[in-house]
Amino acid sequence: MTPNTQRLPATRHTPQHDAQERDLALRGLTSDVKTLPPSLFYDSAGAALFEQICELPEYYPTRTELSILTENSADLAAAVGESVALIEYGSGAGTKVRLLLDRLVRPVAYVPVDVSQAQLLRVADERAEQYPGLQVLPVCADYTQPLSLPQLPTAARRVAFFPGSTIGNFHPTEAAAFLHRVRHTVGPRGGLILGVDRRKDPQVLHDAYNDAAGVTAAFNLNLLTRLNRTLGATFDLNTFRHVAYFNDAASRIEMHLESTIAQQMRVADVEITFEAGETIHTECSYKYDEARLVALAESSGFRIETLHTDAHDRFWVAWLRAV
Ligand code: AVI
Repeated sequence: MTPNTQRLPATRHTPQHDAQERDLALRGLTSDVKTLPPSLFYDSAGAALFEQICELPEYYPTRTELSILTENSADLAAAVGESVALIEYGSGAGTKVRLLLDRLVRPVAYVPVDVSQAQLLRVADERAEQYPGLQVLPVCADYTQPLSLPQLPTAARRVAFFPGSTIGNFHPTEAAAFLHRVRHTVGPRGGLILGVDRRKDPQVLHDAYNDAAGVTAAFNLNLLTRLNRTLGATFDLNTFRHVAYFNDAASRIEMHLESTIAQQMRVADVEITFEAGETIHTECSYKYDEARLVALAESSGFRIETLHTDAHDRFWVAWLRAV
């Protein structure tokens, strides 16, 4: 641990977590339209598969966002100004924030927020070592819930960083509620740097979620493997297939797991019945056009100042100011 990192009390995997997972899974699987929450994707196998997705030729968002950040980091740093406290929502293993930290003028604090404690502390130590003058204040929390942050220098302007187009995985009302909380956290002088995936040619979207190597399919199916392990579920993975398509009216990619046969299985101690062709809806990934993004920003107390994009107009890194 470096002297500019503040340690957190340890949290452990507890029976409470198992009960939560059971409740989440059963609530979705016993409803009329079966669902599972995308948060369940990210066990260690799922997180590793997601890293592979980010490298796929068809999955453009990660490298496109990186290229936009690389090209525009100086502009972003100038817009954000000096002496900021940068709060990163879902810091993960990501290194995107370094593109900003390398350019910011005298940043005073970096607050990575993530639910995975081991990774959070490793990343916090790395950043503290890389930026010796920077106070690194890791917060182990689920950022979709209200957050309490450590004391930050009062003079510092608070700027949130939410890359990865994860905002697209929130339904519109959840996205607005989340950005509203971010706006509250950064305060009236604050701002937000937001990664957003844009609406585009449906074929490009289709391919990004139906890659030829089958990694996205493996990522989706891993949900069932997880429930077999953690809840003693009895999913037969040979009888489910990955389905992903663009729902144009809702402007979102939908991922599903389709049961190829009529069948019954157990999850925890509950019997679940599937008809042939019935699906579990596992993820939505909303794709924004400018009107939708403006409406989202305005409904949550922000104004879009700048939209940085790429040569193919696929992705935005947006700079939003609190109003
Ligand atoms: C994390 N999130 C932004 C990804 C997305 O594109 O919606 C998750 C993902 N699902 C399938 N591929 C990637």
